Amino acid sequence: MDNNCLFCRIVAGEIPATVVHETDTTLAFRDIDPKAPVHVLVIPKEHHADVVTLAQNDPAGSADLLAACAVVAETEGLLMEGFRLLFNTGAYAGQEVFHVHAHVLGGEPLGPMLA
Ligand code: IU
Repeated sequence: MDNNCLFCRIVAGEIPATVVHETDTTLAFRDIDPKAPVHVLVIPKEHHADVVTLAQNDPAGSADLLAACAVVAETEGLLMEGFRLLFNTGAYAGQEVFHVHAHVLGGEPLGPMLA
């Protein structure tokens, strides 16, 4: 755990979050500033700065994260109409929190990705 990391502190229960799904290795919770009717962040409990670091250092954790995203999409009712799965990575993508998180976005037409 990184004590300076907001999402590590959510995993530790030190900062509240609205949790929608949890496994031994992952946690999914609602984004505090939702950009769509459904906006859930899915994270590994272990700290990795971004998706590249996660993929390079923890292939099993990467698979767990993807599986958790699929469960969230299903339980949030997004499978029929579709959804967006997004990892902002680094400065050009505007990554703000450097604990890897997948954004699961849906619940309405989201428009073109790069509009
Ligand atoms: P980004 O991919 O790093 O840009 O996304 C960070 C997200 O974390 C962003 O959508 C915030 O609204 C969200 N978030 C949150 O859910 N809870 C918080 O306490 C903070 C940010 I700070």
